[in-house]
Amino acid sequence: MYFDNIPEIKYEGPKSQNPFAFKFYDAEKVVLGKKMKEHLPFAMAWWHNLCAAGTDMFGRDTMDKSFGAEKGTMEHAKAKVDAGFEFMQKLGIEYFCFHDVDLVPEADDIKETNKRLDEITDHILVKMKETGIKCLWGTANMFSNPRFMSGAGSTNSVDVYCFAAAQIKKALDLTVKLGGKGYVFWGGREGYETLLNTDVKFEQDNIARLMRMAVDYGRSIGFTGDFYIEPKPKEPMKHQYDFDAATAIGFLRQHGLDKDFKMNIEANHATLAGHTFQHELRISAINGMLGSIDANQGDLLLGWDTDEFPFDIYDTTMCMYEVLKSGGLTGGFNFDAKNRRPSNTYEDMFHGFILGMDSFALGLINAAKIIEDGRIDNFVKEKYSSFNSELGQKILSGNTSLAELSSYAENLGSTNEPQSGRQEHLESILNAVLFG
Ligand code: XLS
Ligand code: CA
Ligand code: CA
Repeated sequence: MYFDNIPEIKYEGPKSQNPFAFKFYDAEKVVLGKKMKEHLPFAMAWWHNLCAAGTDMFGRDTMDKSFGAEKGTMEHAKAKVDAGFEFMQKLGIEYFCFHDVDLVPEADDIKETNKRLDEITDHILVKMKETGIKCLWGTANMFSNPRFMSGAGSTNSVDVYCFAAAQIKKALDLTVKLGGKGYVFWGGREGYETLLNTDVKFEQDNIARLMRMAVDYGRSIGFTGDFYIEPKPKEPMKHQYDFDAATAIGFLRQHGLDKDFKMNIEANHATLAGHTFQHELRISAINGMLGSIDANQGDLLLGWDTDEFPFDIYDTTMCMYEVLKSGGLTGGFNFDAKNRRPSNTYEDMFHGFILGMDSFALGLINAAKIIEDGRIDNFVKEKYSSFNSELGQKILSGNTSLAELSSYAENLGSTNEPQSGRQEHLESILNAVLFG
């Protein structure tokens, strides 16, 4: 037992002052016909929760993530598994996400790394059977090892490209072995620093070829889930190819990959791209590609990826509004989030998840209220109602021409102004629904 002093986290309601209780997340509570835990399949990110220990560019670890074992050993890898499952069980988290190198120390020889991965996933499988906890998605870390300094799929080196292929192949094997629902591509080094040394077309085509091979291999070994692109505009690269959802969707369509892929939208990446979280979700949803969510938040005063636990209730509310309206996720809500460097105890790990789970639960409750209230949805419907006319219908069905529309306009005489957008009114409805 690693977290002996921490009880199982239960729902006690908003008035509770118990730091180890949920204030809003009530797993069994039914919201719009579904249990909270079904609306919100939460996942733990192996890397932040079990590996990251507070190191930043200016200082070393502040947190003890040794879990009683020597770091860099297989004993430590196993201790992380045991601690991770105990942690998830105490919180009622039903899924986890992993990179290959989160699970074991990477060896110099990929064959040795793969042996270690086989061993650790055997152990993980035992824990999964014991607890009923499942794998949401797996991925290959193709950005930390120095060999990927100029990209993985976008590298200029055939050898490096093959190392990337090998890692993807193994990560897919592991994802299938663990019954993962999805497989993520986050293109950490797939981009460029300067066009003076970069052939963008060559690099993008090669990334697509690697993804195609991944789909073919995945399907051949029985992977039936979704592949995801996780867009991010920058960091570590100055410019990353999967800039945002619209860019990634265009790329997938261009290369015929859109049937196998969806988006994994991270809140912090959305704001780095100059969008709202809600925007990225909407763009994915209207393209039928809203798959999964990396549930965190950034700091708008900072220009980097801070991966904070979600706290902003407007944001979680508008996120859940998009998710509910799109019919729910096929993936889940992965807390790709880490404690702040001075929040350095085991207790803080729990506080992070309690905050995140409560923020999304509250977001869900609020979003359901907005939908039940109906005023906002009705306003939007009404706003476009002039297209219900006969001519409007002809436009929508593509059965008209510029000439026909032009002669209609000529007969109108003066310009017909569209009605008010009523933004401020809608914002105050939102506040009334949320806080009234
Ligand atoms: C980094 C990304 C990464 C992906 C998985 O910014 O969020 O952690 O989620 O590779
Ligand atoms: Ca992420
Ligand atoms: Ca991030």
